[in-house]
Amino acid sequence: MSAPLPAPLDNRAVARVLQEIADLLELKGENPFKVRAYRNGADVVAHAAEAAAGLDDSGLRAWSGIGKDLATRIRDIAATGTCEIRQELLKEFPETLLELLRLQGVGPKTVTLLYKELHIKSLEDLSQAAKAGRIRGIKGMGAKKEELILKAIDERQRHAGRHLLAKATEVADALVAYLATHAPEATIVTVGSVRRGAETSGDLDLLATGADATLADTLVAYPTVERVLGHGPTKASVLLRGGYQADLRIVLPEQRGAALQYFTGSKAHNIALRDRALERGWKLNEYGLFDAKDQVMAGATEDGIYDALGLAWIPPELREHRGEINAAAAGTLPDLITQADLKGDVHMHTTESDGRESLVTMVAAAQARGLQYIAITDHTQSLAMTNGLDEARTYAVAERIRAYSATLKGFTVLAGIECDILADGRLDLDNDCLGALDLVVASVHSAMQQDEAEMTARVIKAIEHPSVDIIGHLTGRLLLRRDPSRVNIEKVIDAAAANGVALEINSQPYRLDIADSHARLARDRGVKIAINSDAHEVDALGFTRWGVLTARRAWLGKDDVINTLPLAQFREALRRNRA
Ligand code: DGT
Ligand code: CA
Ligand code: CA
Ligand code: ZN
Repeated sequence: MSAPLPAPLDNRAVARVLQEIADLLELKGENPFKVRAYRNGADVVAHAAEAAAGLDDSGLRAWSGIGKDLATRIRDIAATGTCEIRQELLKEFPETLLELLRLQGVGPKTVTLLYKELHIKSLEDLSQAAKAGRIRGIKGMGAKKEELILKAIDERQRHAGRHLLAKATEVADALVAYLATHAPEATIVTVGSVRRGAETSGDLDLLATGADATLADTLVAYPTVERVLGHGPTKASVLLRGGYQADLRIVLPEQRGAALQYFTGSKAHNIALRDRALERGWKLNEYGLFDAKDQVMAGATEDGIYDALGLAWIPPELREHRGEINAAAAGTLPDLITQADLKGDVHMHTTESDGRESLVTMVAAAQARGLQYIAITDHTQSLAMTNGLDEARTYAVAERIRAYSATLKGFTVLAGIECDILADGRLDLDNDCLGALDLVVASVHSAMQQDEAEMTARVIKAIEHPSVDIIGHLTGRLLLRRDPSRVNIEKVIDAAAANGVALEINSQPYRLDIADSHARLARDRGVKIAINSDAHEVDALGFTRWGVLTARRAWLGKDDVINTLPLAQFREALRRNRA
């Protein structure tokens, strides 16, 4: 396939290239007026009503602030994606240098200095040099600056570069939809960690077949692209607003399955799969599976790759090299739970505490989603800022819930509570009150810093309380924001198993608590899981999508999750109703 001429760039894409030229000029130490002229030009182009690509020089010069030289550059960029001055600058400064400019507290002077003195070209180079203490030796830098740089890199690596699954999925879906409208004949899918349903992802990986090189240009012209990191006929890589990096690869139809498999990963899964091919004297890569004579054995479909390797097709969520290859070989892969298996959702809030909707509104939304039952579980009194319930209100609310539930056909609302687990492990409501409800979720919300022994004893004490059915968001982690508490997961799982208490997979996108690996351990030790939305508003009922993905990554089937049961059996499965 020969690369067709690139489609003309839209204004935003042109503006981006102008900004990049300004960055490069700054690195070069060029006259600030010249740098400013490019930045202004970028602004004018980005906000112009007409497409720059459709105008000639005089048309462009009619825009305020665009002189003769800039008009020529804009014309070149719009037509070809680049221009002479940019190409000249890129001979002096590698494009990867530009990502250093995005680090907190690192400006063009520092980047130039690092490049000239230590040949630092990329984040990776910078990280190595800083760790080796080589930055402080540069004149005008010092140990303090080195420390700042290390901190900026660490911050970026730990958080800024990663994104919650729900957000990443939303951004990827929008991008795929945009690309699809420009290339309706192409098949475009999200691969990488997002396809595997991983709780966070580093970048977005898109794969297209049945598209030509113009699709890469289309990606580069996406309205929220902030910087183009790479752009060729079969791939493009961009940085989107919000810090999302997106990689697009365009592959041939006969290689689609191999590419799907390879770019879905995980890397560890791929390596294990490749080893399996090697053991047979074959070769596996992103282009296909090849025999000893280099003849292609499979490649068009993902299923075909696994099949040729003697394996059942492995759901993406399982591809983490946690035993899935052996299970696929033995035909013992689990039958994974799906969203449609969920019959109820038994952790959500209303305006009685910190929810935003009334009981009636939450019920209507849950019914519209096809659920058969829910439990309303508002907060308890010690969470004063949520207007948590004391015993008297709890009784009154339960009465109202049951009365309302009795008016519904084919749908049941359980009277529950999310009872706070106090710092010493006691519960926030008295035993009679808890015993009078249909269901109790107990959760930790305070004193998260306790040491392991204290936190573990606290949670186990709650588990041993006869009215506790489910432990909510066990570790209290907030993804990319707050580490999990020091609770000993194994000990809690053993206590939950001994007492018939279920553990929750809280589906809030920033919680996903307990995590996939813990849910799997719980299941292996005979603990049931409840997948709950913890919704505080109607749209949040949809969060269970993320909880289900987490459950699938935990190898859970329908039978491992109690709220897949029809109401009567669900109630029997609750700890309070077990013999
Ligand atoms: P992320 O982006 O950190 O959330 O994780 P992934 O899994 O999306 O990783 P990414 O974007 O670096 O690469 C996408 C997939 O490409 C990865 O899951 C497996 C494959 N891949 C990348 N690098 C390698 C490699 O060095 N060896 C093998 N076998 N596969 C790789
Ligand atoms: Ca990725
Ligand atoms: Ca990637
Ligand atoms: Zn809670």
